[in-house]
Amino acid sequence: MSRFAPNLTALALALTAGNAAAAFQDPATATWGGWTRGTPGTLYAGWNFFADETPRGGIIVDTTPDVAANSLIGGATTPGGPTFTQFGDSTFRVTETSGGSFVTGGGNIYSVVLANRFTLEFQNNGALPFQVALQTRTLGTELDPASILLNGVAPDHRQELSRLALGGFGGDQIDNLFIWRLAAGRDLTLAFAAPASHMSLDALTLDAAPVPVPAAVWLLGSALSAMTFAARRREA
Ligand SMILES: [Ca+2]
Repeated sequence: MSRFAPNLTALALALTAGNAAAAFQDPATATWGGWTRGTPGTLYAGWNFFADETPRGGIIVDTTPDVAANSLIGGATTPGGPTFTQFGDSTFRVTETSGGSFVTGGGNIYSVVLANRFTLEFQNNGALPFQVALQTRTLGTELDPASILLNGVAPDHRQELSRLALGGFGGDQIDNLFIWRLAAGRDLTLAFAAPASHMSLDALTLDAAPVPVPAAVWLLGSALSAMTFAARRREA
């Protein structure tokens, strides 16, 4: 077995490199972040393999996040990093509300007949104002941009992180990032939907943290200032 190890290592490196452009972002390194998952006062939850917890069909409910905080959808896993799949003073609940979707064998939520509609409910019991980052991976039909709301508010920032053609009539695999900064709100509902049938929700992650006060930003030095500048430039 050991004689194959070098080849497997090379393959793993190649896959990591190949996926580098198509991956979710970590708040520890992203320009919009600046915190480590698991920091007190922050929130994290991630799903890749959805499962329906409702017994009678219809709407789909999943309150069990499954993406370890040290791994990124489409990207690498950080050895020794935090392995919890949710964190913070909140419950996390994904619901598909159209009633016309089903969970695929691969753990995605898909509909061939309806425009599927989702909510992600959670709570902010920490400091205000705070920042919320939602990352999504969808296949096929793309998210309806106008549908993406947090307590009825459109995101302050949105970015397509990657797009990969699936071939045939499969459309694209698309990773998106949405960011809100909210001054108020304890019980929160993120909503997003497809404009038509044939959208498959593959994965999503939620990160949230208090917005640092300016004094704290300065104490962290020029590196963070440069990141903040980059983020502002990106938003401009
Ligand atoms: Ca998935």
